[in-house]
Amino acid sequence: MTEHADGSVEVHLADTHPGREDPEYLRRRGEIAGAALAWERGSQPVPTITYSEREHEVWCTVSAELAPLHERYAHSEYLAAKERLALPTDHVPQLAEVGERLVPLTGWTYVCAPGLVPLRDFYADLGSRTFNSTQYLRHDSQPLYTPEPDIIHEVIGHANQLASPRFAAITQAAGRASLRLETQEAMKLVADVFWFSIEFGVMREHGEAKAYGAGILSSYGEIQEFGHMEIRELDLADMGTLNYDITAYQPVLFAAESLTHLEDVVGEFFASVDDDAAAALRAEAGRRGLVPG
Ligand code: NLE
Ligand code: FE2
Repeated sequence: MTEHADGSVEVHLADTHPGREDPEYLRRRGEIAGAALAWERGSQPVPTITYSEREHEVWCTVSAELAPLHERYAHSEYLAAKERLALPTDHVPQLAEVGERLVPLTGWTYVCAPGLVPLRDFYADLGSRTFNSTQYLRHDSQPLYTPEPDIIHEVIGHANQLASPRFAAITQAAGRASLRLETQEAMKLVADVFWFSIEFGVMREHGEAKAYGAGILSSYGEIQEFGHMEIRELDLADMGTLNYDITAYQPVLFAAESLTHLEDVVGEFFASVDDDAAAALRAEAGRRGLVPG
């Protein structure tokens, strides 16, 4: 992202991004990122974006495609939370509205971000139940999957999940953990466990692997494929050190046996991890041959 002297913002998209050759999409991305960059936290409400028909349509398409797939593949804790949050399906909601709905349920608020937020800042905010969210939408040529977080992922994936007090507590614990960690290695380990739980976690329910991770639940492409991936048992050393590609369907996933199991393993880990515990886990991964070198 480049901020020009005239205040305009130029967004750079990855080679694989479906919108990278679409000048109107790029212009719009710059405009929305600019609104977030100009926003002054603490003194102003999160900026309202006037979404276009084209953008509302992407939201409607994804909401409609996901509805039956959530019923089929999402864990019941997510489904119940989604029902309580009752987000609109016919237009893109404003982040302020998402926060207004979440606050009475679990106390989370949404703030705007121009794009990827530095890891430490993102996690520090999770610690106080604040979610940094993008406001742009994925490209309409490929609504079933996007290689980067967009408002559909942040809201349909995360906000629905955060409407569950139990997922909300695990997410906040990861945020609080970041405040205790000094080393980059420890921070990366926590972020990687987060990736394989809150972002891409699955959980057994009635003998079947169901999705609770926001990254699966916001993609109507990936949600139809995760059941065919390699599903391993929860394993912090493995989750904390396994390499992954954020821009592709995840070929390896980790399943909790139940929500209580997830809380006992991942929730307890976030609640207690410090630099020493993280180093010990990395050493264990090394001994088990999980980390190359
Ligand atoms: N791949 C996700 C989706 O299509 O919704 C977004 C990225 C999650 C990190
Ligand atoms: Fe996410």
